[in-house]
Amino acid sequence: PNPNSTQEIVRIEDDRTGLGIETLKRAFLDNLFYIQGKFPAIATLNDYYMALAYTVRDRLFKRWITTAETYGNQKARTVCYLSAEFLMGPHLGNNLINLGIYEQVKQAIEELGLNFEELLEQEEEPGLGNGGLGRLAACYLDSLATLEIPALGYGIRYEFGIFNQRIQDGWQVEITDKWLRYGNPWEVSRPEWAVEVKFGGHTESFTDEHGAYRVRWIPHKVVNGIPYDTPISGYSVNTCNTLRLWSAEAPETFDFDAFNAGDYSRAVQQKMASETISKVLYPNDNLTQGKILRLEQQFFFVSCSLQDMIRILERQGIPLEQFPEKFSIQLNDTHPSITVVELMRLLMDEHGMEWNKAWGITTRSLAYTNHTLLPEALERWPISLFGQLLPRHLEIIFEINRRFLDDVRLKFPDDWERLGRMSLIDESGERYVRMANLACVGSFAINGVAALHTELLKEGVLRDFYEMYPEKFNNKTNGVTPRRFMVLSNFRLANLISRKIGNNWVKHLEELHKLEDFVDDPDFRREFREIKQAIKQDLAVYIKRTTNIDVNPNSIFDIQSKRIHEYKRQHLNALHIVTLYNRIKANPDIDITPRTFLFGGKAAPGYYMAKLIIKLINSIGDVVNRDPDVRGRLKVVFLENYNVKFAQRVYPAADLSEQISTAGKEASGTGNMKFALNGALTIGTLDGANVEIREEVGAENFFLFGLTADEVYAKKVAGYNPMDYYYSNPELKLVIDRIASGFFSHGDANLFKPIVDNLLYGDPYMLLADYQAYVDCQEQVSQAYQDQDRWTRMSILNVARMGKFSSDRSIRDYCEGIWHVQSVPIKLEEYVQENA
Ligand code: RUG
Repeated sequence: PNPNSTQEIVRIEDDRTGLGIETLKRAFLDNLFYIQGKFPAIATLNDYYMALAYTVRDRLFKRWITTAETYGNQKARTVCYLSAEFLMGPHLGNNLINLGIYEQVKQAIEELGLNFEELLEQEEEPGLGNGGLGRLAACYLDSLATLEIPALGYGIRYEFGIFNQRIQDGWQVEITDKWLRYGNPWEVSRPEWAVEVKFGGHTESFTDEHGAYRVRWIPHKVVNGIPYDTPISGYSVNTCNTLRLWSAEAPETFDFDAFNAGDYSRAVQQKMASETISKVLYPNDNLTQGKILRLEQQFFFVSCSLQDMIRILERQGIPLEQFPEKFSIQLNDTHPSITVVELMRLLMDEHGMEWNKAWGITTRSLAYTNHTLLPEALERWPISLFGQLLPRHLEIIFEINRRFLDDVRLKFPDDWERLGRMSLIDESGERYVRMANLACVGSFAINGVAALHTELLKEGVLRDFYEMYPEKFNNKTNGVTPRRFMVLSNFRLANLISRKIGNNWVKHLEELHKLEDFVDDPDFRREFREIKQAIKQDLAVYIKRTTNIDVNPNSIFDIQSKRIHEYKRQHLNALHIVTLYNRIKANPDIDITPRTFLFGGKAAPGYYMAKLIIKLINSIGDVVNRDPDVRGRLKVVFLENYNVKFAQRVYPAADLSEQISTAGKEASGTGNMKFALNGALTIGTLDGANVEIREEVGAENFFLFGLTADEVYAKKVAGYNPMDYYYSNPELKLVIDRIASGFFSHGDANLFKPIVDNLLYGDPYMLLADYQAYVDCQEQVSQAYQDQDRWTRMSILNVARMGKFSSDRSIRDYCEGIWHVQSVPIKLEEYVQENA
């Protein structure tokens, strides 16, 4: 504006960026009209949701584009987070919080006579992940943007995400997740940045014009990768990063050769086969199935992402040699570990670089996060299958291995067993490519996700690699975003906290410790308790509406929600329920603290034991919930279709958080953090991040039980016999016998036999060894809950001491310890217009 102008300067609120109530209303109705093509009289709830989503998206775009421009101009060093899963959860509410416009948008919508919560509820969540691993990736994107770190999330745009779960007659039934059915207002496709990905075929060697030996890959098929970009807003900053998900498309609509030869169906089939690659998310958590399509998915998104990075480099005029200075690539588990080989191939075969130079670039660019100690989750691919799909990559792996084993031999001469264990190729039977070994060799940093997990990696699964490369190993304890899991999902508690200590804690979660000053204030304790009570009441209403089960909001809300897995021991929880039930049956007047046992979680469709555990829980519920002797003191509810949206209702309502995995099995857990942050007390083993949570909140505010990881190991070595526990513990025996007798299965003694036999003849997860300690510890929980004041104090101290577990802290640790990347603040120019 001209400072000498006598004309008055006014701000004109643009309909796409303005935040006044009237502007928001006008923008919303405009989007309803011009994007949905509807007017209010005939608009559906979904039309309204879409109009609102576009209204919010419009307000992100200025930030998104400015962010991309700034990064481009500054050639900013960028973190690339490669993950086969991103479990984002609904975008709308989160963006409203991060943009700081929740209240005014709510008001605008309500002034239009619409129900704001109903519109938020309408969003189909993108369930592009199984559980903790995918949700961690989503929390990390939130924190990267909030900390103003240049970052790209790279993954797969699955057409069908994690299945929807229905419970029928107590059994899990899977339903296809058609999340894109009504359109996705949060993504923008970028066909102009499509890339080609090759599969199959064979390789040929040749000598190039400089006389150098080269290899060319003649693929059997080529698939196009189309990027779909989603804006990722940071909280209370202008930064808006990008999640780039790849969708597979056939390069030509038809195979014209086949088409012209009259083979129409073969032409269409080929198109369909290409597009199958990004069709569906594999629904396994902590288990690999060894399916070729899964390897195709992994290679597909890795190749697309690396080609995209090289394109960015070229556009910014940065030489390929500087790839490691421009990009820091984090491999989220071994799922993207083919990156090691594909980057080598691109540098050598497509860009003419020689081996040593390419290897230097590769190993300076990659870092690997391990998320599991379970052997069944460690990925390996049969050589034959691998070679058919990726013939050139197999050659490169053999060469990496040859050079690597030479290094091992130098450091550990004549240690043949070690060589066999460390080889990238498992040759103990059928030959396999070991993806964790590949990731370790090709990365400059290797991290576990909780202190205990990292130590166990170094002692166990990755011990040889630790001895070879101790400098690569480091720990990065997981964290969760307080924006989604507190401000958005528990606004009542968030508001109370902000009234007491200001709202800095949302970005600096350590500041929650200031709440400790209020733990002796009876008014604060009362308000804190009332909030928990009100949320429990809400969940009770929801449970009544969805399951028709009455639950008592004054009972302990004892919740275990996470994937169903034997190592997580939902069935140990079930044994406790039957124990209390048996006590009531033996003595109906017994004094028992009322409890509501809530379970939520999906079982992998092919995991029979996990599905049977769901049936067991529901069957116990059927008996317990209607037995008049129980008099409503115990209730058991399995919450159908646990997902991010549902989790946001569940965490704030919990009194007790069940974190009861066999010690040494859960890498970290992140649900444990979300519960405690929302004031639940934990009953847990010394496993994963439980160890650090207990350290932070104080042993006196945590219900600890069970064997330690060392004790579990020692017991296994000494020869564990679950029968010893069964015969020596009458109460345990009664519990098992009741389940075995068919008492909970209409007399069918066969139904739960696989669970009973598994426990009695093996018990790989040592439920029987931990049973008594667990039941005793639950008794302490019941006692503590009787003293509401004491419980509230413990609960407040849990909240106050959870600051460490913000994903902002995790991301800072990654930035300092691995990525060496700095924040790049984004400045927005203001729109000012001179009045004519
Ligand atoms: O099971 C682990 C959790 O303990 C952990 O908190 C989470 C995030 O680090 O990752 C989970 N995980 C591990 N999911 N899949 C795997 C193995 O691929």
